[in-house]
Amino acid sequence: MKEINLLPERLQHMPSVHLVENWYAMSFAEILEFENKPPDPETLKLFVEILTKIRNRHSDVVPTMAQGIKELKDSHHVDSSMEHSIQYFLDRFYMSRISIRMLINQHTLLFGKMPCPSRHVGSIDPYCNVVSVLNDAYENARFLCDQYYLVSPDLVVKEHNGVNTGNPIEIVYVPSHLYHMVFELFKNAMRAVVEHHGSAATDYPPIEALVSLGKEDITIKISDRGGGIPRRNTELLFQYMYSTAPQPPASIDQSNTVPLAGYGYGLPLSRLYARYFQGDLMVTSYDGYGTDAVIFLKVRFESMKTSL
Ligand code: W6P
Repeated sequence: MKEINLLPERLQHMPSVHLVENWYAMSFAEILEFENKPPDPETLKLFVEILTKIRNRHSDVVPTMAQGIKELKDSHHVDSSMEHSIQYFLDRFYMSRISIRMLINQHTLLFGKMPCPSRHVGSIDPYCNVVSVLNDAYENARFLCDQYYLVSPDLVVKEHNGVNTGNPIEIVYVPSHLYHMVFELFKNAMRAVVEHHGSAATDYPPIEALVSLGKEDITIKISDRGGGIPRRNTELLFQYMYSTAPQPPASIDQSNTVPLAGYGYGLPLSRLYARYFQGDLMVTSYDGYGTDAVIFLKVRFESMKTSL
């Protein structure tokens, strides 16, 4: 909340930013109510209820902040230094949001209504099967791609377990975070492939995914042959301000349909999800040919040092 006050003054005064600020103020006040309450079952029940209410209140923070940025751009000139400070702010703001929502989810799942028995610990799956999540995200991205373009590229997955040869790759992870990242990457890859080859083409080069497990890292590489982008533009992919720019024109009729991947906030947010558990997300493009998007995750956190 204090950091919101360090934002460029003009952005702070945008109506949508005020709205978000008020949500935070309300939630903070509601949490403070618990400061001196006795730690009994009744308090715990109420706390879970309040947390659920808070989670719902904040569900539209991302599009609302995006609206605030748009309001700023429509009403003022934004220079590159302001762009830079907004990028810095949003990276910290959304990282904090991912972290708070993770904690709210853990608390409500573990202390709320009795969960049905499963191997999960809150939202964490101690045996999260990477390829299953990948296939699931691919199927759902392909559904959107088919809807939008009437065609979609295939997926070829290669799994390499460099620790236990032949065994499926399983990690301790939040499946929804992994899904979020790879779904975003698949949408981008599909869009690139279909737009590069044209939606009238009869076949498309498949998207290739490599899932590799080493002693330290799990690497997920998603490669498309969608023509790539100039190297100069790769860092734009992760910029929130660029994302709110007018959409790159789609090659087909745009009547009322949302583009499959409009370079929304998907990529910068996906990188934050990867970094949240000490991983990373990178995009390397080969202009004229295609693009590799790589997610790096940590196998374990035993040497994790607090970086906050
Ligand atoms: C592209 C641009 C991009 C961004 C992220 C992931 C994949 C791709 N493919 O052409």
